[in-house]
Amino acid sequence: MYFPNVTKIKYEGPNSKNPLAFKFYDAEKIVAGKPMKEHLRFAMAWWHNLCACGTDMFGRDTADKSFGTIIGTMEHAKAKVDAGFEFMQKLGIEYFCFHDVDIVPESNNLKETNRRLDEITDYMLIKMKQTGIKCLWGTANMFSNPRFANGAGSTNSADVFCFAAAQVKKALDITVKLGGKGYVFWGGREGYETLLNTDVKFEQENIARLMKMAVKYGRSIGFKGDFYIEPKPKEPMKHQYDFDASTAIGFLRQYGLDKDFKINVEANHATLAGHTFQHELRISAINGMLGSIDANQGDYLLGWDTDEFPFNVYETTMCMYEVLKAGGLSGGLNFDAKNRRSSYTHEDMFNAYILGMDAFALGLIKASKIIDDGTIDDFINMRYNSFKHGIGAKIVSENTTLEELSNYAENLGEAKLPGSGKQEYLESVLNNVLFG
Ligand code: XLS
Ligand code: NI
Ligand code: NI
Repeated sequence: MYFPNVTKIKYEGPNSKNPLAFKFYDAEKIVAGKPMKEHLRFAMAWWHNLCACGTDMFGRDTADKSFGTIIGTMEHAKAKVDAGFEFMQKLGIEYFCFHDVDIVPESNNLKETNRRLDEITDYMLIKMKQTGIKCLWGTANMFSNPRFANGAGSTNSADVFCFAAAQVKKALDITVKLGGKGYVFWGGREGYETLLNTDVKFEQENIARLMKMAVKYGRSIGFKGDFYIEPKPKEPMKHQYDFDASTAIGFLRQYGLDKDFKINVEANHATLAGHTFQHELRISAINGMLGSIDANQGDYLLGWDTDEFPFNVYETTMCMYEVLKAGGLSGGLNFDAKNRRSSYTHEDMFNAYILGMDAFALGLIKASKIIDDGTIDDFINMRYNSFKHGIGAKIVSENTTLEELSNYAENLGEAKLPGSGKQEYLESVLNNVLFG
């Protein structure tokens, strides 16, 4: 046992003062017609939870995640599997997400890395069968190895492109082996620093070529799930090609990838793009491409990916409102989040997940209340009433011309105001649902 001081985390309700209990997440409780756990489909991110130990630009590890072994060995890789499954079981988390190099130490030799991946996924499969825990999505880390300094799909080197292709192929193999529901492409270093050395058009075409080959190969080995692009506007590169959901959707359509791909929206990446989390979710949803979510939270005062555990209930509420309105996710909610560097104990790992799971459970409960209350949806519906009859209906049915509209406008007389947006009233409705 790796976490002997923590027993199974239970739902104790909002009056509980137990730091190791859920206050709002009650897995089997029915909200909006389904058990909470089905709406939320929480996943543990292998990289933050089992690998990252708190190193930052200015200091080394604070957390001990050796799990009694030597880091960088296959023994450590297996200990992480054991610790990870114990962690997920204790929290009642039913999914995990991983990069290839999160689950094994990378060797200098590709064949050896692949052999290690086979070995560890055999081990993971046994654990999955024993516990019923499943894989939400897999991905390839094509940004840490120095060879990807100029990108993976967008690299200037054909040899590096081949290394990227090899990693995508293997990551797809093991994702399918583990029954993963999805496969993610986060742009990593797919972007550029200066146009003085970059052919943007060529680099984007090459990324599309890599993705097309991934779709072809994935389908050929029986992958039926969704591919995802996870947009991010900057960091590590100054200009990332998948800036935001709109940009990624445009790219997918341009290269005919939109049938196989959806969007994995990360809250913190939305913030970095100058959008709200809800905006990115809505843009994905209205394009039929809301696939999965990286559930974290950024810091509005900082300009990088702080990957905090979500606690802002306004944001989780508006997120779950979008998810409910979209009819759910094909993926789930992956906690792409890490403890703060100074919260370095094993107990802090549990506290962080409890915070995040409770914040989203609360968001789900409140979002369902907003929908049941109906004030906001009714208001939005009424706001466009003028398009439901008369000249408005003609516009919507595309049964008119600029000339006709111009004549109509000339006869309107005085300039008209469009009707109040009532933002302050609607914000008070929201607060009433949240706290009333
Ligand atoms: C980095 C990304 C990354 C992806 C998976 O900012 O969020 O962690 O989710 O490669
Ligand atoms: Ni992410
Ligand atoms: Ni991120």
